[in-house]
Amino acid sequence: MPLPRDPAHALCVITDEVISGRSHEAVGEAALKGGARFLQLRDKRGDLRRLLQAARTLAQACREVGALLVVNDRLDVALAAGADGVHLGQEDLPAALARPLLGGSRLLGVSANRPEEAAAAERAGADYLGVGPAYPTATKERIRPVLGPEGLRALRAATRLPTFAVGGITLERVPEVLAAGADGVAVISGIVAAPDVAAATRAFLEVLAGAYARRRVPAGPGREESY
Ligand code: TZP
Ligand code: MG
Repeated sequence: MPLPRDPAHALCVITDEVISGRSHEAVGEAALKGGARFLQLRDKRGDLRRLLQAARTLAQACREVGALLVVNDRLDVALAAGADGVHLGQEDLPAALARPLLGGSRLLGVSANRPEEAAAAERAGADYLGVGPAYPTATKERIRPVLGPEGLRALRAATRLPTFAVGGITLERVPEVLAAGADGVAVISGIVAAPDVAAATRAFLEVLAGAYARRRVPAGPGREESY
């Protein structure tokens, strides 16, 4: 399923209870209140029942406002909770195996750090890519080489899929990553660690809309052929 091409879907808010100190549900719902329309539920602690519970609650909250929810790492949880899709890294279930399990109407996001990974994910049926780390970040362990604007450009050139720059994304860096060809940004600490998650979400959406206007391309991450 292609992502919608509209600016609200150019921001993926990634929930993380360790980084935010608040529940997935509280942070996700605040992000939706701030205008987010694309959430990723990310929990590395391995409590399956807890993840499932959060996924079900957030899937329902997203449905109510027409937003999309993907679950990080866990295809089984994404399907069981009725989420819109799954986000997989290079060490998770391979995208080519996930696609048939997901079917054609759910989103498949894949993380890529190298152009070959981006091209392979596209061939395997991914709908969008998380490209990173764009900048240094303390949020993720076992970080891969930082891409910077040059690396983002190389990934852009390797795929036609929508790309979301991830890792160290701040409001100030949004214009630079869009100028490097990213279609959107995926943010953890810049939003979920903010005291007011809804306000931080709003601020990112405004900066994205401004940067898109300057780029003078159709605004939003969806594929060319989807509109
Ligand atoms: N993938 C690459 S870097 C990263 C992920 C999930 C962490 C992003 O977190 P933050 O706090 O926005 O840098
Ligand atoms: Mg993963």
